[in-house]
Amino acid sequence: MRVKKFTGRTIQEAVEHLRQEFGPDGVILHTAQKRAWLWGRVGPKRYEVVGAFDPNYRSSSAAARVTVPRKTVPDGPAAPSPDPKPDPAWSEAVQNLYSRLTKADIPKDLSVKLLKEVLSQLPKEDWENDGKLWNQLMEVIAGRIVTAQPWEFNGEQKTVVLIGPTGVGKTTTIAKLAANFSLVAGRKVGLITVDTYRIAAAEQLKTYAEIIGLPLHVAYSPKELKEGIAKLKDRELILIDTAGRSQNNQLHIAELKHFFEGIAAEIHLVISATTKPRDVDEIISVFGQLPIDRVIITKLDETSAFGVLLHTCERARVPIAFVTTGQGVPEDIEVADGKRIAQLILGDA
Ligand SMILES: Nc1nc2c(ncn2[C@@H]2O[C@H](COP(=O)(O)OP(=O)(O)OP(=O)(O)O)[C@@H](O)[C@H]2O)c(=O)[nH]1
Ligand SMILES: [Mg+2]
Repeated sequence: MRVKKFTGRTIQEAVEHLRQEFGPDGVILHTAQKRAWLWGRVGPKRYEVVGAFDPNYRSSSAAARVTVPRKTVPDGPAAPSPDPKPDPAWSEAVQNLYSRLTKADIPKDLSVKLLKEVLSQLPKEDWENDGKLWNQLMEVIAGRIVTAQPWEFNGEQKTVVLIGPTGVGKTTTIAKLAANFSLVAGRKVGLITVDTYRIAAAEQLKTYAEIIGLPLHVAYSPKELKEGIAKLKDRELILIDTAGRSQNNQLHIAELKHFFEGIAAEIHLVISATTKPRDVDEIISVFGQLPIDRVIITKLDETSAFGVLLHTCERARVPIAFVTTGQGVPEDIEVADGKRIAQLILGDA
């Protein structure tokens, strides 16, 4: 892996230098705005981009990874398991997998259901074979993780709104998406924030918009939101940030709903991977008052029990679009991949 610092008068220029040297597979590790000190006086602004390139790893940017095949969401809830208790006749190998699943925070009834599915797909002679059981369970879990179709830009404008509880990482995720789709994928991106509750909230996104070089509109009312969208009509992608809402505050949820009525946008519900399964149910039921199209799961780096990804997928019944894995903008985001998520949940064979 090669790591190198690139500079430019604008962030675009610094990224361009990185592209020239590392090509499309170079990834941005860090961006910063600097002022040079010239003989004790403040010099002109410079932008710095630290990039990395691994010749053995292709297509490593989030924008380039937007190529996962679409899986279809099954209709209606899955049929309940007739017997949600672990079977005393299970082999030690199956019992081990059961405890792995429950340790990953997968509810007991779902764990039993998954293992029954595995056993029904394997011949009896394999029921004590650790490797074969693990492989089959991986398949079963990956098959249940529904991931979203890649974002395509075919002349139609795409408008995406991020909603969700407070502090889950909505604004940071918008910054990651904005940087990847504009700087890496070269798309025309515009930003809107309707988070006018805290003074610092709009400033947070404004800083990112300035660094990346993107237009940002602050909308204080549904009317201003519509005006903001109209002003960004030349943009291929509009990303809209909202204020975090507690799932226990019905008034806030109603207000959010009112803001987006009649707006043709894809609504992404953002949930942290550190959320307890019971709270995930509550969040989905309350935010589900809005028409949720996708989920984004953040803070994968803050937990070692990844069952919440499967649980969210089962409950929300919409595809997972992205997962985020750290505070770093823009690099800590990935397009959701069913196999990779199944591997995280189950751990190594
Ligand atoms: N560890 C980790 N931290 C993250 C991730 N994404 C965001 N954060 C951090 O979570 C904190 C809150 O992030 P914000 O983006 O402000 O969250 P928000 O949902 O916009 O918050 P509100 O607007 O107040 O509701 C910040 O410290 C982020 O750096 C992630 O994937 N992993
Ligand atoms: Mg925010």
